[in-house]
Amino acid sequence: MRCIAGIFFALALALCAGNLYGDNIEFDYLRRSDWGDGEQPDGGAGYSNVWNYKYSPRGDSYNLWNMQWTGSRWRGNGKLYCDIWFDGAHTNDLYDSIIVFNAPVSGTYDIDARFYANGPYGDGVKYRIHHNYTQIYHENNFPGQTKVIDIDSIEMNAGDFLAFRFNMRENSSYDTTTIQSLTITYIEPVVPEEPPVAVPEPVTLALVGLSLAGVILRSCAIRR
Ligand SMILES: [Ca+2]
Repeated sequence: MRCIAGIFFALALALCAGNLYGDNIEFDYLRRSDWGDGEQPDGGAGYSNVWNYKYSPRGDSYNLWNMQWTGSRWRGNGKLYCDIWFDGAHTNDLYDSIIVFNAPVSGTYDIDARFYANGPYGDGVKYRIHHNYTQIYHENNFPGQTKVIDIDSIEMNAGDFLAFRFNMRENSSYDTTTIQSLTITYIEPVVPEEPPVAVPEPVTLALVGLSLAGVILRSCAIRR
């Protein structure tokens, strides 16, 4: 009988604990609302200035120069083949193409991406990811292959950025990358809700009743 009373207590506490889970915010590159804008709002989350397009001299130097809109794609200031379009990117011999994600709020972010190296020839491409000016990822990808990128728990302040940089490796022939997916997810902190202070609703009263029943049963068991 004492055991049954304990179960009543535990059940009541668990159901009264409130919602412990927040709402994540997903920024899906392929669902951005207007891919022709220089700084694009994200269609799903209601934040503006999330995505934009840059280029940099290849190699170890790292700049973030603004691409220009050609009418059909973004291009590194007239640098042929240094391009970004709706779901793809290409580098040229002198410059890397860069997609930038600007963090709209401070917190923890995850990266999930699938980049396909079209080829069919050439020596493949190299992907780098920078958090601001610190490199956090670099991998080669080869013609016909998909690189799956899964990076969790990046702590960013509002205004920080992630730079997805497409590099030619040794030559830029056949260096088209198709962006099969690119999602940045803001992880909402887990914060317990405050205990309710309003007038008890029927469900709450029922739980209180269950708890009282447990107390009574427990008392009876002790008397015996
Ligand atoms: Ca190449």
